[in-house]
Amino acid sequence: MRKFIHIDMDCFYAAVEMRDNPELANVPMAIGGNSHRGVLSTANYLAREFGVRSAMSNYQAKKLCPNLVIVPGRMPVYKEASVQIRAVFSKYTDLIEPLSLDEAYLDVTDSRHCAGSATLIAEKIRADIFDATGLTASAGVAPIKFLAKIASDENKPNGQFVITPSEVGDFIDTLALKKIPGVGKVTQQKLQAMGLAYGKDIKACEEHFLTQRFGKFGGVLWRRCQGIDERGVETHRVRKSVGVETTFSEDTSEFEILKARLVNDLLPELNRRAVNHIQERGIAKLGVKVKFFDFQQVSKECQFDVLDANVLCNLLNELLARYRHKPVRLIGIQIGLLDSKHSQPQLGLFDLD
Ligand code: TTP
Ligand code: MG
Repeated sequence: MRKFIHIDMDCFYAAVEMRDNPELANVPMAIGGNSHRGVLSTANYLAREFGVRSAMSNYQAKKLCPNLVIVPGRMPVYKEASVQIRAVFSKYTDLIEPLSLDEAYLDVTDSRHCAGSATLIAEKIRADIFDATGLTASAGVAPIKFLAKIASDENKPNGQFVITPSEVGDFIDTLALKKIPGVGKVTQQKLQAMGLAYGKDIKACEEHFLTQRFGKFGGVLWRRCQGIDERGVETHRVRKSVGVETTFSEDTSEFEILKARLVNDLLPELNRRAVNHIQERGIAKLGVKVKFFDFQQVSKECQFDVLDANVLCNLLNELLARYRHKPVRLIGIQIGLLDSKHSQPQLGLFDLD
């Protein structure tokens, strides 16, 4: 039996800002882009009571919460806090898989701390994080990796939730499928339309029924709901892609405007960010994504081995044509990297959800 802990900081960027500026502590606040059309990175819990969320536009957030205070982000400060929390993790185990600046999986199966109690280790880690940074974290503890991540959300903020081995079956039965990592809006709607909403509904399906409809992910979903997650923590994650995106100050369907932004802004920026990865690994795929004015997001990719403006513009054009030149809010471009063995990567560039 394995023991996983998933740690996730509470409203991370916002918590750092509240820590450093007490005037922000008791007002609804969010971290935002500087323009009227920028999107929020995150919001504190007071703001979330008004419905304010990550990735929402400043404009939309202000409509929901007129008193919202939006402050610019300070990435170097968040990175510093991230280094501090990773130092805490490494006191308890070497098996650490960071997922982002504020989030990581730990495998504490063989940890000698706290007489081997993962529950107590999680409590100590959260207390140590608070001592080191003044910030709160939430934790999930479970014998199966993906359940630890779901569990860390259950008692947020500043809480933890434990799923013991004997509780796994019941937990999955009543688990809303949308909480399973990988089930985005589109997949959830498709599942819902088939009458599948909870873990128990998937348990009752045949595996091939799901793979026929959802491809490889259908199999993953079926296994997760049987309580099967063979993954351990990956201490050395290999980056699969690099991407950049930009939001327009006004929606536009003018191809020339979109193309100019892609070629003049996005391409040099992607090249700058990815140059080392490209030299080391090589390019497997190019991709373009578009978010339309109605927030529908679509993407298209193709196999190609150099960063080529024409290929990207063609992908963009195909997407625009397929969606009848609806006004565009955001475009992004991305490269998929060859894996280190120089075989083709198996995963799609974008989560189509
Ligand atoms: P999350 O852990 O998803 O969110 P959070 O820590 O702000 O809030 P929660 O308490 O629900 O965990 O993301 C961590 C940080 O990553 C977040 O503080 C800001 C950044 N982020 C973005 O910049 N854009 C996004 O769309 C999301 C989801 C997060
Ligand atoms: Mg978080």
